[in-house]
Amino acid sequence: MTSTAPATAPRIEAIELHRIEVPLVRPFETSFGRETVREALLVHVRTDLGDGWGECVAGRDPFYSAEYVGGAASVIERYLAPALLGATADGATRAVRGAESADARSAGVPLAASVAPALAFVAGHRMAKGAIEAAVLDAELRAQGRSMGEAFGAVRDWVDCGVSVGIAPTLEELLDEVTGYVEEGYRRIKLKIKPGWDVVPVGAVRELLGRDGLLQVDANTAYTADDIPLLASLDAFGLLLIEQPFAEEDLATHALLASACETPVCLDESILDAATAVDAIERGATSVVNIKPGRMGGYLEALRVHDACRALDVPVWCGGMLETGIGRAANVALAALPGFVLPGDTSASSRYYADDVTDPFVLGTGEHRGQLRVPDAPGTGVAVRDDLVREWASAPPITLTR
Ligand code: SMG
Ligand code: MG
Repeated sequence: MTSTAPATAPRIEAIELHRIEVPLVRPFETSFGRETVREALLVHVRTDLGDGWGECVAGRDPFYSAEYVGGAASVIERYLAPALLGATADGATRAVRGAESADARSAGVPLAASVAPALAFVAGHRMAKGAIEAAVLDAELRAQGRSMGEAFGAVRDWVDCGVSVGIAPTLEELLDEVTGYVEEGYRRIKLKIKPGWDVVPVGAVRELLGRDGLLQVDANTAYTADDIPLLASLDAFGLLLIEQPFAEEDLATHALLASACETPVCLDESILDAATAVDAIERGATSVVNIKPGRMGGYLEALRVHDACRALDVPVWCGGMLETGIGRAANVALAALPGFVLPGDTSASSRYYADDVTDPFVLGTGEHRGQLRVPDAPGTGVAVRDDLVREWASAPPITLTR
């Protein structure tokens, strides 16, 4: 019998799901809620090339987006893992050929590049899909001895770090918190805003930072078109950008705001992939893009968004979803690409966690004050502490096999 599939076509042997709860060093409040613990879903894949880890960025509740940890675990268990684990070597090879014609970086990681096409039959669930792809990418790059930075096309060894500051109980507490981050060296402050917590805190933090301190705001969809005059009044504070003031689906109101104010409008929740990024840019709804790989179905699509924005001369920056060291490592590698010209929400592990499941990411000193070093070991470049994954488990692990 003949087969078109080479005997060596790599395949995924098992997918393990680990749900953990990691306490936050301080509560994190946004326009949609307050968190005191990060509930994370970690994906561990075993392939015949070796093992890898990925992190799902979905939150405990479907508030930032429709996805949430329980839903992500369920869709992986019921649909995504069976599709990947049942895939024949032949199926993987076909997907690999498709990837080769798509772009050179994907072609270098054929097994990871086969994940998105194999899962395209499931609508949405990008965070769940992205977590699996990230784990496969880690496994594949480890086997090749290549770091994520190298595979993605990193052009710097250190990345500039910003910090996202939640809504505080009082103005005084906000200023204390911001002062602490400035002392730690963060190069940019992002304030979470919502109706009733905007002009006054933004003005106070601007005063604290002085005219040259980099400052931006993020509303997580909390405003409506009626608020355009108020949002435009933030021009007075010299912000780098206003992030996602209106609903995810509402590009039109973002475009209206963009024409009514000087401050650049930046989309986060609305940008699902390269096509939605280009569309939003062309409609004038965004002139800066927040790239979060999980929201886009994975790092390979995030690279396409980066490339598309760069071709249009639109700056990008790396968002964050309170990642543990697993997701943080990959984000830092991504943030080292040339189009990432603004500091990211790539803060040190200590911004959220006293302990991490990997060695912590620590801000540099001297000339690297306010920066994180891009990992250069194979894959994510970080080792996962199995003992902590077990200790912090909030549910028994699930192992899905062929
Ligand atoms: O990882 O520092 C981080 C979080 C940064 O503010 C942050 N993320 O909309 O950009 C965003 C939010 C989403 C967080 S969901 C609780
Ligand atoms: Mg945001």
